[in-house]
Amino acid sequence: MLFTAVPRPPARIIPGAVHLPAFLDEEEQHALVGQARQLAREAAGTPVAMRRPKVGNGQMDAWLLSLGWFWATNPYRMLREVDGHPVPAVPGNFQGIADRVMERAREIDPLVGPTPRIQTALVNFYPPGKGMGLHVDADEKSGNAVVSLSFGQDTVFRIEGRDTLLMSGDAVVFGGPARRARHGVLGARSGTSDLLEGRLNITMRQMEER
Ligand SMILES: O=C(O)CCC(=O)C(=O)O
Repeated sequence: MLFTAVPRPPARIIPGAVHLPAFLDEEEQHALVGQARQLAREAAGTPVAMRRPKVGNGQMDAWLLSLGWFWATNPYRMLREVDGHPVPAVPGNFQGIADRVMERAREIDPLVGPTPRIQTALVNFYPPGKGMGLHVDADEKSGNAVVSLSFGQDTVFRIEGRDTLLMSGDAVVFGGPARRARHGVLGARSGTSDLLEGRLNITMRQMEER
């Protein structure tokens, strides 16, 4: 909101990583936030509920809801069910969104590679001021791109030392040579969104090699 007057053209961040500002219009942002809330409500109180995963001796600041496959930590592994409870399915509309994002991203940098088959997704919620430390997404066998959508408060996305301001409705893709790049987000910036108190992120991925 703070920077809406500043032009934000689509850009290649590093080879294989593309930023698509304002990819989702307000109507689609509202619909997807509503859908994420509904998914979190349905999983609440079960072993696959949205949670702040423990990592090593600490705990993440972000709340994560796993779809399709459950991202388990200590040790890292991907599960189809937790304590006999099936992981909520990836909603049917996610593939269509990923198709659109990837088509546009390839126009900016063909190195993003082929469109992933969306077999798993993470819904990440960040309370104001909270982010996610630098890490590599290495738990999927597939080398196809990660498609990432932002909602609510602004943040800074950092990948291989390059910083990009992310606002509600923005999409980011990292594939090809950037697929295993170190990335993370700084704290969600209070006062930058009317849509959400905090920030929501949906990342969509392919699990299997082919
Ligand atoms: O919130 C974001 O934009 C990044 C999320 C992320 O890095 C991840 O889920 O691996």
